[in-house]
Amino acid sequence: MIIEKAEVIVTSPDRNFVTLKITTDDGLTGLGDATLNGRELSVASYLADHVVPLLIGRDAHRIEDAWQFLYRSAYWRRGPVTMAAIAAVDVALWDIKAKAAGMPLYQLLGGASRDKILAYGHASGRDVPELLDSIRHHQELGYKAIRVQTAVPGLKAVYGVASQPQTSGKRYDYEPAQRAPLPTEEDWDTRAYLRHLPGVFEAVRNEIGAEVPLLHDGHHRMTPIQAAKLGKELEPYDLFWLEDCTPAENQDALRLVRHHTTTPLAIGEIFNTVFDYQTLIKDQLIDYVRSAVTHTGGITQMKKILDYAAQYQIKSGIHGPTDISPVGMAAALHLDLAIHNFGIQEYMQHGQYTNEVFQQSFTFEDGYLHPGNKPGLGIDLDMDAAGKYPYQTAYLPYNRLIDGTVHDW
Ligand code: EZ4
Ligand code: CO
Repeated sequence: MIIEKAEVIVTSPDRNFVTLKITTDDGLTGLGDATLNGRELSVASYLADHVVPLLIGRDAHRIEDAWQFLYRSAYWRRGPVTMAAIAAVDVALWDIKAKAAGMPLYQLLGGASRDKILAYGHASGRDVPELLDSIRHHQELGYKAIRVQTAVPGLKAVYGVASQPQTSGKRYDYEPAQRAPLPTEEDWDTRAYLRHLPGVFEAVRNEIGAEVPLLHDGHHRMTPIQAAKLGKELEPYDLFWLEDCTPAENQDALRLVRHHTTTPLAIGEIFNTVFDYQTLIKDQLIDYVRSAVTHTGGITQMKKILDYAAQYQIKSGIHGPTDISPVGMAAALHLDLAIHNFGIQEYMQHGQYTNEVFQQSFTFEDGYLHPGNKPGLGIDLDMDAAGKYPYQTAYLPYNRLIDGTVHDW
């Protein structure tokens, strides 16, 4: 089965997406997601200029070999651009292999280890009443686990808080990237955040009870000792996880946090190789692996990372915001269904234009996802619809402290 054609499709229905479409000589097609929020065109170029020419004429069945060839033959290894490009090739080849087998992809990964995939949704509010409305709305939508993000008094905009209230009637869509020629600036004050957050969780638990799994994303903003303090203070509210409590580069930071708190820790949405997890996993410093299939070299490497994590009872929590396309989501769902150490899957529903471009067979029902049973990933890309929505410059925001210092966003 020879790769005859590989196309890079950049489209911006509700937001920008980069997709690789591989076609074989017997007419099978496979899709891979290569979307890197705010840096989309760099991956599109990496693929179109440097990867597509290497794919033509290769045996589409040799997935591991393609992965190793793209990783090692570039000489320059790792990094989000390279690994998103490799992920797109990897997932497209898995899509093709599963279609050739006439099976949904999860069957090739060992078959289903469970019947359905627990998802978590994203509640937020500018104050506690708005947050409680948002939590109730998510429960009405079926969500069984909910991420809780809140505004902080004195700060103008905070990560994870939707700009429109849940009750506004508009689709709840927390999309941090803004369509504009330049990134927007937000303000940040870690001490104000640390003073405010425990009281918000207390109010939420008092209102909704002890049962619902609640999650929180610290979004890389604390020092290790600040994160340790927050983890301790949140212990009475029994979080499912505290995510990205410190910036991700320093794996040893998590050791310090771990020594101080039993709040479960999740990290990894900006990681791209198994090496980013080496210390975290073997020293049992985390509880959940947060990588996206899209940004971590595809199914081939994610399966290896999660099998490594399984030896330490560390579970999956695959990244699934709207900047992961339906193709990337489907890849995550097939993996979620197959692996034994599944934890939870992030799910943020895509907008109507995205659903027009990407026809999906995965389902969300009563709080649980399923990848569906069509051969392959179960996603079709409507090329005409994609062509209607050209790329639009969009960036994630960045933070400055009150004195003007740039801070992690
Ligand atoms: O900020 O996907 O847990 N989810 C997140 C996301 C990320 C965006 C960045 O592209 O942290 O909202
Ligand atoms: Co996150």
